[in-house]
Amino acid sequence: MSGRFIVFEGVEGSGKTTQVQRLQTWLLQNQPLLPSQTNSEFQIVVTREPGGTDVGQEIRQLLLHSEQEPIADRAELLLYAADRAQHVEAFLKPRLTKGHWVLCDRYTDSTIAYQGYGRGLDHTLIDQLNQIATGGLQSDLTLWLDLEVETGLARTQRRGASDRMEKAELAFHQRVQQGFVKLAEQHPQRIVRIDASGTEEQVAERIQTVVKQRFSIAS
Ligand code: Z5A
Repeated sequence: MSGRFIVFEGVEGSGKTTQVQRLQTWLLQNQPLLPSQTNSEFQIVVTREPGGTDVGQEIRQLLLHSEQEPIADRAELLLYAADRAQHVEAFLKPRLTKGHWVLCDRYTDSTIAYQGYGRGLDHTLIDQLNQIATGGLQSDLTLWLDLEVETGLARTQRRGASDRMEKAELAFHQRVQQGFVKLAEQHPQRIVRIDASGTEEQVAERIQTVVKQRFSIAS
């Protein structure tokens, strides 16, 4: 596919949503310098998982805000996979095929970190489900915003009411963090660690440096 697919990963409150928006703004400012923008309809779009499609929005509501009954771990895994399968087919592939740049808040590594390392589900099963859900679509670059769990949770708590995942115990979030550490070791080419401490501006500059280098943007 001729577009570029950039994913942001990390624990709660690591700044993904903030940095996705900042990178979109920066890329729009530097649009003439981007290697793959060849037509007048070129776009730089932002999306997220779960919830990047209309169907995904409903799945997101179930996953994060349902209070009907506890969601079993395997049901949770399958709901994230269903959200992803819809997202890949209905949103990601059409845009990447047209050459657009897509910035995505969370993707397959979140499932390994949260459902694998966090919940303790089988990693081989998760890899198989990720393969089914994505049809093999991988990011061109995954930016892992590395921040201490406590710092991230403190940021999200300042924001107000927590969702179902945020309410999990601290040890769960620490296992998730360990998951991201392992994933970055296993995929050094695809996953780049970004120090997510410091100001929003400092983190944005670190990200821009990596993106410029990876995609040969000569700004
Ligand atoms: N999940 C899963 O389990 N399995 C999967 O396969 C997938 C997801 C795809 C999605 O929730 C949940 O789904 C998530 C993982 C799970 N679990 N939880 N909880 P979400 O999309 O609602 O939330 P999130 O992805 O965890 O994002 P977040 O909590 O909104 O955090 P963030 O996007 O990384 O950070 P932010 O919103 O940009 O910033 C948080 C606050 O900090 C905000 O007030 C900012 O203004 C502030 N901030 C940002 N940067 C800074 C700096 N540099 N300094 C100080 N303050 C800052």
